[in-house]
Parts: sequence; structure tokens; C-alpha cells
Amino acid sequence: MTPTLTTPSTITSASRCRFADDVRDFLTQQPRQLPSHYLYDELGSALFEAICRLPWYPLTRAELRLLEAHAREILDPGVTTVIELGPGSGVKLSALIAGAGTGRGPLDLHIVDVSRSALDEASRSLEGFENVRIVPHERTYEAGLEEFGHARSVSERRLALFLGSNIGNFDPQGRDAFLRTVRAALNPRDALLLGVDLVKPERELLLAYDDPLGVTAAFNLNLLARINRELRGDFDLDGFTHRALWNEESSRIEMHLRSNRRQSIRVHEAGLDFVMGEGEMIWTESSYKYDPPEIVSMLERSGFGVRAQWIDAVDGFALTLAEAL
Ligand code: AVJ
Repeated sequence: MTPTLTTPSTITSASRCRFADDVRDFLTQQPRQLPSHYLYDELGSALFEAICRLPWYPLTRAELRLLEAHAREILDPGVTTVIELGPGSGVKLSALIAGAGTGRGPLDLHIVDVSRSALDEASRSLEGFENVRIVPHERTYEAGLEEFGHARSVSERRLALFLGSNIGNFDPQGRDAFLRTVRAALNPRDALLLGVDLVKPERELLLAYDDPLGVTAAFNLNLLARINRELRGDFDLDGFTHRALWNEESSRIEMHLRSNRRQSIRVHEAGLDFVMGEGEMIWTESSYKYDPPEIVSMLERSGFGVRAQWIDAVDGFALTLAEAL
């Protein structure tokens, strides 16, 4: 008999089971694929942090500049509650609060992430602010938003943040559904700030997703290493090459892992045993890129009115502030 499981190991085995199911379902589709959120285990998250410091991946720095330059307008004194979906290390929210200056009432900061370690890190970096209450939610974005839809006081005015061009991971249908979920958690006059990477010359996009130091390649290949570690897989990492492609028609960067040769693969804990041909690919991520007017119309379709849009023309990044209608 299995002894009674403590909460943490129950969660671990449940999420491992989920991972195994997804790996089986997605790797057996045509084309073979894997959900991109699995890129972010502990090592994957550290590699993503490193990507954000690469000179070829300017998104994070461009967004931070825009946040600092327009902090007062974004975080106007009427806002009582900020909800950030995916706070990362908390630097962006810190920059916003610092940039908006003093002279406001108490601020509630709700941070939503599936990763406990991300929530802990963000909480630590926000701790120093006075008059601020940090409320971490260890939830998916959707589950977190659902929670906010309910309990709220009349005097609250909310600002939701969805930054880092994370919206780029959704396909158009998922994106619209997600924006409507955000809208449903807000009341009229609440706001949403959306950070989105813009369409730019192909050569710049490819450098951002296939950098000369190979950090993005390591980030992508780590997904196979994670499957090996957590699900007893036998992927030979040398047998795969990182590929970044610009899909002009769909306006998205795609990351793939290309099989360098014909090879058989087993993933024990997913009950998987299959053969990949030479040149066959596993599609691991899409990052959709937009033009500024497309951002305005996706927000308008989802029940928002755009109040302001700030663009960093050097690196091609937009922050759009929209009001719930
Ligand atoms: C965190 C999803 C916004 O798509 O640019 C970075 C992830 N992938 N380099 C992006 C990523 C490859 C990133 N997002």
C-alpha cells in the first residue's frame, strides 16, 4: 500500500501525469509538437532569463523603457489593484510602481503564476514598497482571473498587466478567447496593459530566436532534456537541432527541433515508442508578431477601448493601455 501522500508530492505526481499525457498526445500528432509552457522548468526559466539579457533579444529592455517612461499615466492614482499575469522576477511591476511615484493610497498587487518560485522571487522584489500588499496566486492565468471575477469591492479600480509579449504564444482564436476572459474579470473603467512585440524585418526576428550564443537553442533543447529527466525519455540531444522559422503568412516565429537522422525514441513514463525520420520536426513554440493597429482591433473585439499606445520604434515593441467598456 502507498502511504498517505503529503500535498506537495500529490501535486508533483499529478502534474507529472499531466505532462506524460500531453507528451504522448502532442508528440503523436502530425506535425509532432509539444506545448510551449513546458519549456519553463527551473532550468528553462533560468535560460529564458538569460535570453532576456541577450543583445539579440531586445523585447524585455524595450518594454521596460516604455514602462518607465509612461508609468504615471499607466498607474494613475485612481488604480487600487494591480493584477499581473506572469510577473516573472517582478522587475517590470517594480519599475512601474517606482516610476509612478508617491501620492497614492494603498495598492493591492495580485500576482498570478503556476510557478511557486516565480511568485516567491516577484514577492521579494516588491517587498520594499510602502503601502503595498502583495497577494500571490499559484494558479493558471485563467483560474486566477476566474477568482478575481468574483470577490471585489465597489471602490476598487483594477489594472491588469499582461506583458512580455506572452500573448504571442496564443494562436488567434486562443488569443481572443483569452482577452475575453481578462475582460470578464474586469468592470467598466478598469484597465488592461498589454505588451506586444511587433512585426519587424525577418533577419532581426530570426536573430532574436536563433542567437549566435546558442542560448535559445539550449532553451529549446532543454525541453527534450526535461522529458528525459522527468518521464524517463531517451532523446539523444545531439540528434536534434534548434530551428527558428518566420512564418510570414501567419505572422509568427516558430521554434522547432529537427531530427538530424532517422532515430527511434522512447519515453517510458508516457508509454511512447516511435521513430522520427531525418529532417522531421517537433514544433515547440509559436510567437505571433503584430502591427500596432492589429493590437487595437483585437482589444476592441474583446470589449476594450484603447486609451493609449506607446511604441518603441528602435526595437519594435508596443505597450497598449486599454479600458474595459
Ligand atoms: C516569453 C513567450 C514571450 O515568445 O518571445 C523567447 C519566449 N522563446 N525565445 C517569446 C521565447 C524563445 C518568449 N515569450
